[in-house]
Amino acid sequence: MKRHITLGEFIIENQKDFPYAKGELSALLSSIRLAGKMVNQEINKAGLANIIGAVGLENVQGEDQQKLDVLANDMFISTLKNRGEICGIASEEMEDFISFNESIHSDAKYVVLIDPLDGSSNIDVNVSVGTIFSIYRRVSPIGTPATLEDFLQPGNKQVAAGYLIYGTSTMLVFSTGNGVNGFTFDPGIGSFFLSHPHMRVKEGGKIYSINEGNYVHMPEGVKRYLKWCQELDPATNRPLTSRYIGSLVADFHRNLLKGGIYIYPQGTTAPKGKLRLLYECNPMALLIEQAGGKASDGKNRILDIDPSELHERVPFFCGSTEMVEMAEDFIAKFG
Ligand code: P6P
Repeated sequence: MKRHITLGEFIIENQKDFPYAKGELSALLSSIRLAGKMVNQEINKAGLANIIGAVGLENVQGEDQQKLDVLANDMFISTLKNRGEICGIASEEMEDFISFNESIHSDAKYVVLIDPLDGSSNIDVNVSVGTIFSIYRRVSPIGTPATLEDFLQPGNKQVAAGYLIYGTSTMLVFSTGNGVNGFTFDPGIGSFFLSHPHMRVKEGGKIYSINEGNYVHMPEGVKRYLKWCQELDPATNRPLTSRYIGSLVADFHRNLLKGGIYIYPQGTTAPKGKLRLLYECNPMALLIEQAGGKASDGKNRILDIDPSELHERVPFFCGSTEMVEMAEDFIAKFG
């Protein structure tokens, strides 16, 4: 009986094509796989284990930290630290990055940035959430503590990026710069299997994903684009379909599979938008470009933005190239 290959088999088969293919990135991806399994298990029993609800703390964004946010953050940090391949990690849940300086990290060549549980406000209402990760080669000397410069690199320097989506099924979707592949977790076997090889975003997407509750605060160009999406024009299959889950990973994943655009624009209440460049926009931008799509801040390619701080926010337009370019045209005309 022919079966799908596992994530482990895929990594072994393809690691020769990984950047700096010396097996370290493979080991790093394997530790992300392990941490993802552990978080998945906690999420699936959240309703029973009385870990739902805010832990009473706030993260650096001033958002209530859900207990699972904290748990997911701790799980990824400890799993990645124990593997010894990274010299440091930065997370949405932590104000500053952590440098790993034990003997097993003396040869570590990578750093990781994560949003350990994106969309966590949806946990209590049983909506899909996810983990987003971004991997860079360190720029500071090997054997020394990680520095801020290791993390403040433009997205075009990522060596790998991806997400886990904890939904009706749990999936790991990632790229090392050679296309995008999706792996579905089989809890009965405890392995991820290659279920979505060579993922490509549909050219002419018909789904737009944005929180229209913020309409009054949006730039004129975005307002005009939304009205264009909503006009009646059978020749161009309009009106388009609106879908917004409030969980970036879930909205992105649907658009990747079906075609579409996700927009979180700047606005009067969010001068630079809401999403963070380093651990939300950059990894998703790498994936969408590797799948044939586009990601910008409305004007500039996301992957070319030079970061200035760990938690900086940028406006985010991401999805089918045709849709992103249409939105960019409206912004160019109307601001
Ligand atoms: P709003 C979750 O907090 C998140 O970062 C993304 O996952 C999601 O797309 C967005 O914010 C939702 O924000 O303002 O529409 O609730």
